[in-house]
Amino acid sequence: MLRLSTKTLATTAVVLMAAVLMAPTSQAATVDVDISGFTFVPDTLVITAGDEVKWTNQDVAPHTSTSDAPLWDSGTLNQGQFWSRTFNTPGSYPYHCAIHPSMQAVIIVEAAPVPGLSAYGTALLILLLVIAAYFVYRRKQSAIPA
Ligand SMILES: [Cu+2]
Repeated sequence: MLRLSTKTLATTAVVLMAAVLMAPTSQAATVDVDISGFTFVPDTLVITAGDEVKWTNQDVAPHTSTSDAPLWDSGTLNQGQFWSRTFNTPGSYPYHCAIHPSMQAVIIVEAAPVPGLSAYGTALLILLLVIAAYFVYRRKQSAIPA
């Protein structure tokens, strides 16, 4: 009876530990920029390193996404056409439309967060350590002959 509950507890602890360790890290995303009314919407976009930006031309007029650097050039995008680029390096990336140079915008790429234990995971880990210590203590106590 006592052995079974100890075993159950140990199993639960292992399952919880696995859940903490395998907690999902942030996934790369695709972020949309609309080219609409001769502006990039949004004109300042903050993303995380690894994210992809997808520009879609909603205007009847043709546009481009062309980096000032120059790092990229989508070429002419007609209405309904889109073009994507993945940003892996943190930094500030100003760009414009090569056809209408007054159309300007910027992509700000922030570093991806360092994966670590959440506050919840840390609390769970401490709880498991306390439970483990308790069972070690109890086992030691019962090993002493009466
Ligand atoms: Cu344009």
